Amino acid sequence: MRSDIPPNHPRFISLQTRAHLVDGFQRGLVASEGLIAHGRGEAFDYLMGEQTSKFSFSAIEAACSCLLIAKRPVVSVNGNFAALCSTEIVKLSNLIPARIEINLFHRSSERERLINQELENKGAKNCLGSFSNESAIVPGLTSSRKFVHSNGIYMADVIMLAMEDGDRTQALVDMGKKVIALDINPMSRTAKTADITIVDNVIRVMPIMINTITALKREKGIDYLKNTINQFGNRRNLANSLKAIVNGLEKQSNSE
Ligand code: PTJ
Repeated sequence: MRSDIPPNHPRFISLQTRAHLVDGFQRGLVASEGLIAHGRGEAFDYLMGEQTSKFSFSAIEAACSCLLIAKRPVVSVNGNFAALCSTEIVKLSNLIPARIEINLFHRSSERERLINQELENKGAKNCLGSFSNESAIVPGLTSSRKFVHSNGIYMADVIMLAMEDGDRTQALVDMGKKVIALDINPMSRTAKTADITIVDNVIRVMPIMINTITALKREKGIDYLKNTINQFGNRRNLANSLKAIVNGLEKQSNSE
């Protein structure tokens, strides 16, 4: 990991996150395209003021409630998610508990093996992936994300996924699954198709989710969880997140 980023640099967290991703790329976890995808995410984060909005907090509470109520929840992991959040992915999946499945757009068995190893180094056990030899196909998908595990994503009732803009969420929704998406772009296809979209940076979201799940498990019952889910509306959530960007830009332009 780079040691040339001074901790008192005004953009330390952003630079350190980049360094994590580059490190993940150099270790073979992240696809080269993942570096570009991160740049798009950084731009949205900048527009959002690099902080978690009250709308994200509501979406997080709905998402955690949904995971806790689920019968067969699965956390889907790609290269970027593994590079940025592997410790938190393992913690969250143990807390729920949920299965972890590695599912890649730019599919390669070597990268799957390395991501699996990374998650196991953080304490994960029995992660699923196409390496586990129980492959099923998501109907209607043409990309490599269609290959899923028959006891994982294929059978799941709730799937949490992160940092993908494209074809899979619609196909999963068409299968009758509830999808929770972590995507900082409120206009992405994934953000718009998911049941619950957390419009925020995964590096902030994951620790908040872990704390929220811990608190919900300790303090709240099933009625509270169901009520939280029922009161959440993703369209409203996305519209509010977009407004937050527009308002931030207006404030900026007025202060110039
Ligand atoms: O590891 P693989 O092979 O599965 O490939 C992963 C990538 C990321 C390359 C693949 O899923 C991809 O091409 O993704 P997209 O279509 O570029 O979409 C990524 C989405 O994640 C975009 O909407 C970005 O704005 C968003 N994003 C990027 N970084 C973050 C993010 N959202 C939340 N937190 C971030 N740190």
